[in-house]
Amino acid sequence: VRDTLSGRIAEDGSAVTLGELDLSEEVVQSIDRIHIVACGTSYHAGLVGKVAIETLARIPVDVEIASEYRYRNPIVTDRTLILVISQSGETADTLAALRNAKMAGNRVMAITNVVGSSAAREADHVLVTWAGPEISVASTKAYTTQLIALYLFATYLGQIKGTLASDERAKLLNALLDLPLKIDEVLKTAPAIETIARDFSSWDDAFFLGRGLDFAVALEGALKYKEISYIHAEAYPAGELKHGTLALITEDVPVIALVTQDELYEKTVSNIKEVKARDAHVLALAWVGDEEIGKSVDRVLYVPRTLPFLAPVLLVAPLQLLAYYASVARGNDVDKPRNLAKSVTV
Ligand code: F1P
Repeated sequence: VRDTLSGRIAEDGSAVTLGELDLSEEVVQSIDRIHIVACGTSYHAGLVGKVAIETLARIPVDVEIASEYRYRNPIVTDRTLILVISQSGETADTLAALRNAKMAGNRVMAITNVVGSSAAREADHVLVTWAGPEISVASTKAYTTQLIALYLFATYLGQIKGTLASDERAKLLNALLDLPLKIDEVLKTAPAIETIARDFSSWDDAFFLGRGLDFAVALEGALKYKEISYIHAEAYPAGELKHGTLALITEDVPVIALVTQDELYEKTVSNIKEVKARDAHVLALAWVGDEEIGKSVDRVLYVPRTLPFLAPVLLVAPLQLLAYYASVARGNDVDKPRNLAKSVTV
């Protein structure tokens, strides 16, 4: 995260330069819609990117799964930016979507971790995440750095579009610069997460709940849990449970509830009460200082406060660790998850 931020925001939080991204003000002014296209974890980062861009720049964003997008006929105009996100820059479906867009004469930007990748070479504009080499197969730091890149990009768009007030912008950039230290704090809770994960690994299912950005990061938490621990997991928008799926919640289905979106707090707590009424064991991820939440759940993991808008960056670390320790507790080889390739090139 430090590397993704460095060189892009001045130390005093004053300037976003976005380094090598060559996207002029004139081009930004011409963009009136963005299609984010990606697979897997990168798709989940895109869901956060949508909220970031729509909030800060008021540009409508569609987030599309590349393996679907490439085979349909999306409505694209010369004012649409196709934004592909890919850690490797080599994922076949993402590249196919990129190439279709290029062949149709559309403007394509890539957020990628690999400078010399196909996506980086073929896109018109490139934003590099600088996550360093991805050593584990499951994508972890790639996601975090994609989020940072998307927040910075959204800030840049908002600044040019005139939708982001300068004091709001300064507040946001300062909060971004504070994130690395806060992630260090989160990582100190690893021993507590290990204990929880060991208990959770004896169950064969898990539900991840959240609203708004908490739901977006719940999707990534559930994916990591599935990919490396092989435990069935579902991420659900907390308010959607009452439309039937609540029937699946029993004492044998633990729930991980994310409660960092202040405006949605009461609503999420009321959903937590619904799952508690079905005897589910509930772990909450909440802000440091939230004493209230402990009354409604069985266990709490706290993350240091930042702007709720940036919460996904901090929430994903405990979720990744939960998946990691659950996988270890089940005796799996975390570094070589079955059925997972670093880059899906076919
Ligand atoms: C997309 C992705 C990864 C996942 C795995 C398979 O890759 O779904 O998120 O962890 O490696 O591919 P990429 O396009 O971001 O390189």
